[in-house]
This record gives sequence, C-alpha cells and structure tokens, in this order.
Amino acid sequence: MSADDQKRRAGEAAALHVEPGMVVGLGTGSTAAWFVKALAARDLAGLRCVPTSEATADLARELGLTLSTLEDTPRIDLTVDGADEIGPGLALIKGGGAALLREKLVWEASSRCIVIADAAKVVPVLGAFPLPIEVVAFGHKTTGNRIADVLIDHDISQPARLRQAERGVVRTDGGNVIYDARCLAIHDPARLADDLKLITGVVEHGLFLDLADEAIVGTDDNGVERL
Ligand code: ABF
Repeated sequence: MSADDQKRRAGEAAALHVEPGMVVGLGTGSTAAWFVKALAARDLAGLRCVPTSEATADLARELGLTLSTLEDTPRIDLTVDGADEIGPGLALIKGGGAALLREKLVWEASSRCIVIADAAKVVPVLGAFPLPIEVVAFGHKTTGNRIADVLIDHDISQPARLRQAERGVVRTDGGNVIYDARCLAIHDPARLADDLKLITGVVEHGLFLDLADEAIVGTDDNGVERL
C-alpha cells in the first residue's frame, strides 16, 4: 500500500468521527486533504469548518463545506490534521506545510484532536524531520542566530536554515518566515519548546506536545492503526 493510500485510509477513518452540527478544524497537507474530501463526501448537516490554511480553505470551499473562523466559532469540537512526525506519547513535529501557527491555534481551541498519517510518520524519537520554527520577518537573521544559540544548548550543532522555495523565501499565510532546525534527535522536546518560545521574534514552533488525543495511521495491509 503506497504512502498516499495510507494517508487516504487514515483520512477516511477520521472523517467517520465527525457528527452533524459539529465545528470541525481542518488541517493542512496531503493527508488532511484526504480527510477534507472524505468529510465533504459525507454531506453532514450543520457543519462549520475552520481551515488552518488558505490552501485548505480553498479545497473545503470548492467541495461545498461551510467555512467559519476562530473569531466566529472559537470553540471547535474536533480537529483532524496531518503531521511530519509522530513520536512517543503522540508528541508531534508539524509545520512542513508552513501552516504551523494557524494549525496550533486551531488545535488549542479544539476539544479533541486527531492526527492522521501514513505509517512512515511514526518514529521512536522526534527530530529526523527538520523542526519548523515560525519567525517574524523583521530582523529574522538576528533571530535565526539566537535560535542557533539555543539549539547549541540542546547539543544540536546544525544551525537552523531559512526555508526557501523556487520563488524565494517561503512566507506563511501570516507573512512570517520559517526556519528549519536540523535537530536529528530531540531528547527533551518540552525543554526545547520552552526555550524556543523565549526567543524574541520566534512566533511559534512545530513541536505539538500534549495536543493530540489520538492518531490514526494507515497501515500496509490496507487498514488503519490507532495510537
Ligand atoms: C500539516 O501536515 C503540516 O503541519 C505537516 O507538515 C503536514 C504533513 O504533510 P502531509 O500530510 O502532506 O504529509 O499539518
């Protein structure tokens, strides 16, 4: 079963947790897109959906889902979203899709959060995937240097790198930039999360700790595993 098949299976399984009338947080990325498609296909009455990115908003709108905002619906019943890594205790690395700030705001407004993924996302230790850190654009190089200093305190010698794409520096929906920290292994995610948030200019990071209530992971045998 391909990774995309596993993502689809996980998204479809998560869509069955949605009930009519719910306020639903819609994640970002290819796995979350499968969830959005499966949710739209259920054609449930009374749903209001809060997207975590403009890309997800466009997809949801195109599929006929009713959109809302955190301002209009500040309490979300269920959020379903992807991840870049799922570690022990459902500690996650997210942000590969540069939507981590809106994602974390939606997750923290949710009564329940389900993370969906293909099997390769489940890891014994977080950190092989570079940790995304959202940074205010103004003075970001100085902030990047401060991030490097904090990483060294965590025995992470690689400096964080400004995320670039073909069109140039990647900007988030909120206009910020992303630095990716090549941690290799994060042995104390909570301490690293706290230290990163103390840096002026750091808006948020991709460590999602104690936020996921359940993980639904696609498996090779065309099924899903719940963690
Ligand atoms: C999003 O899903 C991001 O936080 C994360 O990086 C991404 C995973 O992408 P995909 O589902 O395409 O593997 O929530």
